[in-house]
Amino acid sequence: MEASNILVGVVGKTNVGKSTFFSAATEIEVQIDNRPFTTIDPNLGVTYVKKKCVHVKLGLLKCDASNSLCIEGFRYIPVKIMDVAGLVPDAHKGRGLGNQFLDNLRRADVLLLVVDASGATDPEGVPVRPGSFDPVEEVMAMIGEIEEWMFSIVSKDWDKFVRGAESIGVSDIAGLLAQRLSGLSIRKSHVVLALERTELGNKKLSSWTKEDLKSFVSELRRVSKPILIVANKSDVPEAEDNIKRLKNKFKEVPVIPTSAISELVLRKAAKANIIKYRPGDDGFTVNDPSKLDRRQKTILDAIAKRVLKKWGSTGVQDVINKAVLEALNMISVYPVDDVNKFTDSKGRVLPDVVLIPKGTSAREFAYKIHSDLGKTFLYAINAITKQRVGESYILKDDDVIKIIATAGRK
Ligand SMILES: Nc1nc2c(ncn2[C@@H]2O[C@H](COP(=O)(O)OP(=O)(O)O)[C@@H](O)[C@H]2O)c(=O)[nH]1
Ligand SMILES: [Mg+2]
Repeated sequence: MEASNILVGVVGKTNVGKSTFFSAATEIEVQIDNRPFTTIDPNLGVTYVKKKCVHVKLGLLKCDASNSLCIEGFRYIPVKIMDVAGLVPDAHKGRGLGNQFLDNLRRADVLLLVVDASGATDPEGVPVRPGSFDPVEEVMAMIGEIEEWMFSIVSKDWDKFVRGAESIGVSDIAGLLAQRLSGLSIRKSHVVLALERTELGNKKLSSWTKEDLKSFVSELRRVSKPILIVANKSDVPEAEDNIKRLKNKFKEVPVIPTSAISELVLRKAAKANIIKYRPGDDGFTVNDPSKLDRRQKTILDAIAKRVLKKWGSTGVQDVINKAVLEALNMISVYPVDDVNKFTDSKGRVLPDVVLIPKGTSAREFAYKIHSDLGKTFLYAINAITKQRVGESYILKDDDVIKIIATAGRK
């Protein structure tokens, strides 16, 4: 089974720590051979949502994770992540490498807006003294850039589009708009929601004002590419006050303090067997303190004190989890073949886990595994309760499910 197709985009201006965040998030301790989800190319990698593995909940001693990893009772579920090169002011007008970078965002499902919470980078990405620049302004400018970019795509040849739509007398405005915007990873459900929230659903396209279009695009951005604010460089003392201000200012958007550099150091140290640390942990233990040189000790002490003790974690894993599980509203479901042993047809225990949007029905889930399973779906069995459920059963987080379909019968 394929790794999920969710794509997380890392955006922000230059020098805020995007690449460091990307490296930290894609660094994985265990050797992964022959799996489709290690590094894809320099700017496209794989990161992991971390959740307690369902084998623990079921009281099993272990599982045979295959499309994901299971380490010490935690399941690491792969999602794709993209490091988009730096955004400069007026990128939407083509400044810098502007539109080319923004075009990279087309495919992203959720955006991690990395800002320098220490205020040590100017709008052009030039390093300055910490506290010189205001990350609140940085966030507003970046969101502004992203919305302007989206607006320019949506409004391109708008009049022509509207005339065309009216001449064929369409009733399904949402469908038509979704078709027009499919290149931006925007689905019809996104358009429907944005039309509903802006109350433009019943207004004729030809009578939309420019303001209507602006508010529609702004809402569409919120539903189709939710943003999380990654307040990076939380290890720098100047960041503390700025993080408070960011949280106060952007109440509807998650603001997550991170120290990407600390996460990268910790993951590398764990990989080199210097420490014991798992992504998301609130601490680490040194394997053999007598082997640490002074520099290593200083760095690890600083991370423990300035980051882990102060913020609870480096924040990197928290960002990935929140992006996928909260902003994108995904749940995990485990397909199995044998509802008593929780195995697949090869006898592997809980090999696969699939991320699906909350609200997915049993039949939609079947389609996701294989279109034949969806087409010839008969019913499903909840392997935990052993109950039979119908096609419209809405899957719950950590359900273990067997699909019964004529296509699956031998
Ligand atoms: N103090 C601190 N510096 C960081 C952190 N993350 C990245 N940096 C530094 O910020 C600079 C820019 O990082 P980079 O990842 O290349 O930024 P990008 O241009 O946004 O990709 C580098 O000197 C990094 O070492 C962090 O969490 N804390
Ligand atoms: Mg970079």
